[in-house]
Amino acid sequence: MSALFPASDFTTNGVAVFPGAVSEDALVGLRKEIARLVDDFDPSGVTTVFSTDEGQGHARDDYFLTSGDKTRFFFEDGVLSETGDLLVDKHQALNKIGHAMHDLDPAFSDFCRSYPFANAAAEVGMANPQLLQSMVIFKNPGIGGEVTPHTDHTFLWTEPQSVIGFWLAVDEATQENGCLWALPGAHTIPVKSRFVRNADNTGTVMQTLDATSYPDEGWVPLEAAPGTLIALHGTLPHRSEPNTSAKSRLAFTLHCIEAEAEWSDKNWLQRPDMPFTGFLANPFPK
Ligand SMILES: O=C(O)CCC(=O)C(=O)O
Repeated sequence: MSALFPASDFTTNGVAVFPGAVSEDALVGLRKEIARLVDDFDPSGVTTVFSTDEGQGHARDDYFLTSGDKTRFFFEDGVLSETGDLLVDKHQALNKIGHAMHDLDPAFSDFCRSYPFANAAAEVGMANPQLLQSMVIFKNPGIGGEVTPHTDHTFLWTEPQSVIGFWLAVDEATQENGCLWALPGAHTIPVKSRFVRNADNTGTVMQTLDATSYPDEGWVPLEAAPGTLIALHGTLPHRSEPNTSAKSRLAFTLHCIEAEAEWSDKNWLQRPDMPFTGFLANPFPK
């Protein structure tokens, strides 16, 4: 298991680990709600959007770009045939669900606004956290792909920088099934890219700010038992490897920003009719 990164050292490390933050009972409830979302999901409408046909590129971009205030389903690469048919069961085919379950779905809203996330946010120094996006991340056995090194500020830009990601292990995450890896302390390196909407708002562009790579040395596996919550500073590089094992590696993430920071209108995620809101308490009384 990974070295312990206490919240008290978050400013130094850019990562904090909260073992046992979410109870087994709450995890059982969360798994049930995730299964409900997938059971109710009709893939036929979405497979068209994700078919590999070149003509679908715009529809695919639009499906993503308008998902900031919706509950939408995103497939792994390689699970659709050339004609857009699903090659595996829908429960195995998904990469993630996002991005507004915390506002749209009462069960997810209650879970995201509750004690573990609110108190972790307070412990890593957030003053007035606002819930930005929620995601179920599947990384299914044999199908879940690599997540290349990146920082969350690249995708969720505020002025000043304020995003913090909260990553919850729903299943045990190990090096075998594709746990998170992070580069502790590297949140002090200026971010190397910025993901923005293109000029006519129909797609996105990755702007390179610094073409150098992150160092190969110093990466740490953040192996995590179920219920472990990991806080990642918005400028901390992190990544994960494909899940080539037979073991599921289900995770749930919540990203928060500071209310006082300015949310950029160049960001992919826009919620014109859904203002950001905070936790039920900030923090919860002990
Ligand atoms: O769950 C993973 O493997 C990666 C998640 C991640 O990088 C993120 O949410 O920013």
